[in-house]
Amino acid sequence: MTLLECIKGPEDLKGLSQDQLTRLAGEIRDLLIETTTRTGGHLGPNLGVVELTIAIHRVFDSPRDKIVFDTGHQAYVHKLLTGRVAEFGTLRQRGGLTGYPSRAESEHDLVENSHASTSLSYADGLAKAYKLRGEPDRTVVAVIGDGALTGGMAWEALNNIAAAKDSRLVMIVNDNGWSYQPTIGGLAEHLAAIRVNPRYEHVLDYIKTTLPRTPLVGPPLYGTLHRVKKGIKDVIQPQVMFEDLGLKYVGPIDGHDERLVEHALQRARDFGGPVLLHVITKKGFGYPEAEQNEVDCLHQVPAAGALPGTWSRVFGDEMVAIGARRPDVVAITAAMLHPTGLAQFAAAYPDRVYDVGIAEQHAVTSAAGLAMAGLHPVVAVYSTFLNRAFDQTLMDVALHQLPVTLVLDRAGVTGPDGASHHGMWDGSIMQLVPGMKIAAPRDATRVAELLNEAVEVSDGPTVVRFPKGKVGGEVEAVAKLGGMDVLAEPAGGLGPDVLLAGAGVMALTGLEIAGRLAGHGIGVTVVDPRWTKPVDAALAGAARQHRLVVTVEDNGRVGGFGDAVARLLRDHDVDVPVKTFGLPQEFLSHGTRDQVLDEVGLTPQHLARQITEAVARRTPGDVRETATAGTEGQPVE
Ligand SMILES: Cc1ncc(C[n+]2csc(CCOP(=O)(O)OP(=O)(O)O)c2C)c(N)n1
Repeated sequence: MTLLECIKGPEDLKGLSQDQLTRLAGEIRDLLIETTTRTGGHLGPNLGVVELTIAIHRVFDSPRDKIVFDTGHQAYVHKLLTGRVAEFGTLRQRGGLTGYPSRAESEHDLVENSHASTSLSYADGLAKAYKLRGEPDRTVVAVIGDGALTGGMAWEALNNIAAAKDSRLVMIVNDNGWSYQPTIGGLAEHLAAIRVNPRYEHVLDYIKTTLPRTPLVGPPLYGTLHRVKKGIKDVIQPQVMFEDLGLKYVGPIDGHDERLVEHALQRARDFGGPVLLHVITKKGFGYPEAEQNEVDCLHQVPAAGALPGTWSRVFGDEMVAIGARRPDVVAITAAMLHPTGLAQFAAAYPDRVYDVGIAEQHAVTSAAGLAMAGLHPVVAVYSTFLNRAFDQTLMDVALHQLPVTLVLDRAGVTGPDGASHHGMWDGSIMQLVPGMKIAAPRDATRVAELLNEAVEVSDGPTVVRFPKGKVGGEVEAVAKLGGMDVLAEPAGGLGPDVLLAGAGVMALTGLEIAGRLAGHGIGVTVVDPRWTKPVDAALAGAARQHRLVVTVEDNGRVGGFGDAVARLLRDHDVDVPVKTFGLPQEFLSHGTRDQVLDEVGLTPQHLARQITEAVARRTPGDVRETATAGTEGQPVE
């Protein structure tokens, strides 16, 4: 039995010797590597926080003390130390452990949102609440990376925490110099300066020993310098920035020296007010393959970079082509250059790409500024993270009718990252934005086509949304309907029973459904709207020719494309019934994309059955009889 297998909870850590802790750290690293290689997951960040997490659990008393992991991708070690070693092999698998803290999994897990830069705000609230409730012996610990610290929320929180002088709050800045890529920006430069500069004490030593020996100017100069020690500190030790905010700063300390970290945490815990502990770690520590990985220190396995054949890569390649033709097109990423597919664009046009840090709100308003000055910015973010920048899209971009294109990767069900990562909100919140146009390509050709159309729009914002993973086969239109593509029409003597509009890749699902329904004697016209906002008015005319309209989208059902179609039909007094299929408006858990789609019934098989039933309900007699044979040989009612 390994030492790690004996750890059933944080209390089991407390009696271990330093040698045992070193052994434990090794066992944890082995298990992290072995598991994530099989299940995928965040390897580099977790390898970097092994000693830090051990120290946290030895010093603090979880769950009485609260530990908030910012983003939560680095909480695997915490999972292992809080009784989940046996289940760790199920990481990110359907029904298994989640890839982030999970309140359902453990009383030691608190925050599971996984959107970055929130930990300090949660911690601020928790610490204030414990004070007000008369529980002053509880400490709140927030672990935040230097990447997450580039997000605006973190700074709003720091501003408030600094004013809450008696909050028992320990903020651990886990500084490894990396987000996905090296962390950028002014703050990152400050932190880097702390990491690489000689400690200011050494400089003072030098001044003390060298200058007094210099005749005439020596002693007076030393005195002056001594008086301006704080000034020197400013130059050499930029943590003064935190101290000037009114925060007690401790560090920088070596985050891989468990004893040192423990000692610093004890001091921070006993201080009785907010303390910022600056810990320097190495992403991927202890695994050369990760430490030396130039792209992202194996931030994630398999790599989140835009591999050939993925939607991200198709987008990235087209951006390079557009960039050559359109010098006014610039790109923005929020700390995700490689995962969003912008790496090639950055290589081709290094002056025309901006990595703004994990700062989606800033990304969008900065794009508004770029657009106001005559450029056409393309902001490439994961769909789920656009939620952060809704108001910026609405008021800063759309109100000013600015030509900004938002490219939303990972739209729809994403898979193993779970509830916080499914891109199932954008299709609804973007429907609310006046003047917004939303494109949903069904295949690679349409990515290129629609992206080009989007950057041609000069009087308002556009969205291009596509899913995670590999692009499927190409599907050519058989006809046009207004600006939409008709992918299939009823054949074999079948009449126009169902008009099915599938948004993006769901148009391909629509084709499969049409095939199944044809077997039941139901004729289907399959349409790819290409643009899901505004809905093409030609759809109203086509609806009149059918007995049922069906929409399918890989987005929450509420307020998405389907609702927009239903509204269009109402507005045009079209009486044909509409069925809108999409994701249930719930927080969907993790699993593969196919597993999740199957569970929510967004597969050709489930949908065909439901549509067959709907048609049958409206056509007692002929169709129902055929339909009851069932798509899968099962009765449908
Ligand atoms: C709002 C938001 N944008 C983007 C991401 C994607 N993301 C996940 S981890 C990460 C980098 C985090 O860097 P850091 O906080 O320094 O932690 P490290 O991985 O280096 O330990 C990013 C950009 C996110 N989780 N949330």
